[in-house]
Amino acid sequence: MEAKKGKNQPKRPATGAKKGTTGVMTSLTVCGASKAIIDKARASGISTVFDRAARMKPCPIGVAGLCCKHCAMGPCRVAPELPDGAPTQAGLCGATADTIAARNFARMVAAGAAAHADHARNVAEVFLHAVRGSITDYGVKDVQKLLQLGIDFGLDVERMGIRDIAIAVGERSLEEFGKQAGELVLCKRAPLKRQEIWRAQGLMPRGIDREIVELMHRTHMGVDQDYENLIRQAGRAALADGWGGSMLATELQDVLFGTPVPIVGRINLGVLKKEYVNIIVHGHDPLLSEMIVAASQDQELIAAAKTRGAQGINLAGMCCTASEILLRHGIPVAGNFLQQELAIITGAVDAMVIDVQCEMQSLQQVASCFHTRLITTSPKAKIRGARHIAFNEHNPMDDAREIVSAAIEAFSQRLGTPTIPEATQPMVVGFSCETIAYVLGGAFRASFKPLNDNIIGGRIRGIAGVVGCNNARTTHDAGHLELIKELLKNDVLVLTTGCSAMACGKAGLLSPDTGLTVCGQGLAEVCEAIGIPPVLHMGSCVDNSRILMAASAMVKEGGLGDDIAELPVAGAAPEWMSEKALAIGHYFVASGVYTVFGVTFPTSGSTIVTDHLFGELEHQWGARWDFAHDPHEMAQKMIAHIDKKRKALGIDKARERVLFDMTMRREMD
Ligand code: NFS
Ligand code: SF4
Repeated sequence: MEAKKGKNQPKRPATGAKKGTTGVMTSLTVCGASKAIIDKARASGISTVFDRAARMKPCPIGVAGLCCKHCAMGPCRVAPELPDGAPTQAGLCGATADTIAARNFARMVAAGAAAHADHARNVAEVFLHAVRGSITDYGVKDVQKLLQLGIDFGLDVERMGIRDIAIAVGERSLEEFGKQAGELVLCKRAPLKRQEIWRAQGLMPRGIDREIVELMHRTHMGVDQDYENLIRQAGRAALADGWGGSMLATELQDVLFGTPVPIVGRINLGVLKKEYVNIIVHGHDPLLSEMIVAASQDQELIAAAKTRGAQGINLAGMCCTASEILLRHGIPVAGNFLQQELAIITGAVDAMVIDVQCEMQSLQQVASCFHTRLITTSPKAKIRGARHIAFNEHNPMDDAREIVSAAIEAFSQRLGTPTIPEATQPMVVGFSCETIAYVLGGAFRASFKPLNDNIIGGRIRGIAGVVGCNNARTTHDAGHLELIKELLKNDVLVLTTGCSAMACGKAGLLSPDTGLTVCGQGLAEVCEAIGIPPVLHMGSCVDNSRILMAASAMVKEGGLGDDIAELPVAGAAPEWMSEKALAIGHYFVASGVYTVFGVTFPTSGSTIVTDHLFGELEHQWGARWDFAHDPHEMAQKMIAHIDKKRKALGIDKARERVLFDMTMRREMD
């Protein structure tokens, strides 16, 4: 066992005054545009998440994972372990701190996996309607990917027509949710050795819903009271997310809307335009936003906007919905999670349209201070006071037009001149796995071989997946940027998604010009030769499944071991906040990726559970969790892990040579 009991305990998270990622008082955000609007909000007396975070301190027992309210005898708050290791009191039912911490962790994973799974189910249902012809606004855009899915599902694609393949893929995809036995089909995309580990460890998911429901059952009062058993089932539910719900969402969305290819976009609050009708689509579901993209380009609606005095219609995205339409259409991005209220406070947003997930209830309060229409669209996600325009997948264009019309109407009711910060950054995005293979190897020999070769040769030290949210308990964007710059400096190529990708975009790291200036020489040379930025934006959070596919492709390419756990790769979510992020972290670990989280760790009150996650799992699953407050410490941990894997593969010598060459070159200079 690598970890000794008690040694890996994360430091207690900051619970008091606003702390930066380095633990000292710092600013609320490193994003200048956000800062300007926070100042405006304060001057106007509008409450934002930043102010509420300063006012409301997290409960020290809850933050340690030690508050249980799973039955009406509680809530039972078990004090964090005493420094001398003396046992703490248990809950009324006798549940120990370890059980309570593991149960809370597991419930978060279940909720996160459920969010991704339910998103995927919706996509699969619409996919099936579309390919059967009962919805005509969507169709198959990527036939190649459809065929690959057909092969994955065991269809005889050579003898079947495209429509039949598409219908069978839709039906089989939906069956994955309710399957009771066997193995999830896309798990076989993982390296064989990984699949063997899953079978041996009881981690192989049977059906997506089954694993989540079983986890909810096992975390009910008086059921599973063995922390190790709980963490294992949380692993199985997490894998049902990564290789099930999330991967199906990514793949079916690619078939319906197109697999992303490199495209230029812009990001930050400055993408809003004073003279235009501004519509922000916020949330996670591309089904609606794809239609709003089309409606916003409708000549009739543009003419209607002009009759109200606008110059046209300007669409922008927020959170993961933004990534979906950015990667496929180049639609600009207004910002990431902590900028949602700020966008409205510019006074320039005529309508904010939301679907599901990561939408703060406070948006309605903020919108009510302006002319902004807050429009909910999903029957699963309503907000009191917001206007609800139910999105009907069978007639999506009509709903999209109604939403755009509501925004046009609001434009003429603007209150004064908007305050739009000038900041925007250009970026190159759209790095699906297929695109990475293509840019590396070219159209006829698309492959990961050049990447593996550069890793083996030492120019690229390793790969990091840096993903996840913003969290108002730490300086907005700072954790992502400090971590990623440190990794780049050390020749680690970064794959990113979600709100982390947006932090990178705003800081210029997604542009080859500015991104390369912060890289080590080896990484800069490779990126320059291929013409890619050193940080590759792979999409939304369900698209973390692309990182799993990239890791599998690297293993299959050869030369870097037989399992994802042998690769010189690491994962991180330095500013995580959502349960989805925890599910992602847990499926990264269960897939063999060493993963470090920042801000806070949800089992920190139990040394035993934390040591299990941070130590024992490495021996059982081949990878483990870790935690670091400070992004520089996080980077060092990830680099140390990458170097450890390089050594095990016997490729550490090549890297030493490269460094020696650089030193020699500098001396010659
Ligand atoms: Ni991901 Fe996307 Fe952002 Fe976090 Fe929320 S938007 S699904 S959960 S906050 S990265
Ligand atoms: Fe308390 Fe046990 Fe009930 Fe949890 S399940 S609230 S620990 S009595």
